[in-house]
Amino acid sequence: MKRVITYGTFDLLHYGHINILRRAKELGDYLVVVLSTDEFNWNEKQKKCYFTYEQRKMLLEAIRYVDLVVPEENWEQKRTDVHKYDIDTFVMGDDWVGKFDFLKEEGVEVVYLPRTPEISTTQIKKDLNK
Ligand code: C2G
Repeated sequence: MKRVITYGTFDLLHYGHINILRRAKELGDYLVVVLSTDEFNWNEKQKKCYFTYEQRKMLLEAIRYVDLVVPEENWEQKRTDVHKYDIDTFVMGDDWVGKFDFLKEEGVEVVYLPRTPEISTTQIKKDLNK
C-alpha cells in the first residue's frame, strides 16, 4: 500500500487542483491531502479564502482521488506528518520545486508535478471582478 501526501489551500476548487490530485493518486494507493486552515492561510500565506476550511474539506472529500483530509496549521508539520501518516511519496506542483527536498531525509520520495497552465484561484477572482 503506497501512501501519498500533498498540501494546499484548494480554495474555489478548479480543474488544476483536480489534475494534481489525480496525478498524485496515480503515484500510489492512498492519498492524504493536508488542507491549509483559515488561520494558516491568513497568517502565513496572506490568503483570504472564499470558502471556509470546513467547506474546502467537504469539497475535497467528495473527490474520488482523495482518501483523507487533515489540517495544515504550520510550515513545520510536514517533517512529522510523513511519519504520522506513514507516507512513501510527497507531491506538490512545481511552483514549489526544491522547497521541500529536505523531506528526502525522512525517507520520503519528493515529486514536483507541472502545474496546470492558465488556471488559478487568483485568476478566477480577477476574471469575476472584471
Ligand atoms: N496547482 C496546480 N495547477 C494550478 C493551480 C494549483 O497544479 N493551476 C497545484 C499547486 O501547485 C499545489 C496544489 O495545486 O500543489 C494546491 O494549490 P494551492 O491551493 O494554491 O496551494 P498552495 O497555496 O500552493 O499551498 O505547505 C504547502 C502549501 O500549503 C501549498
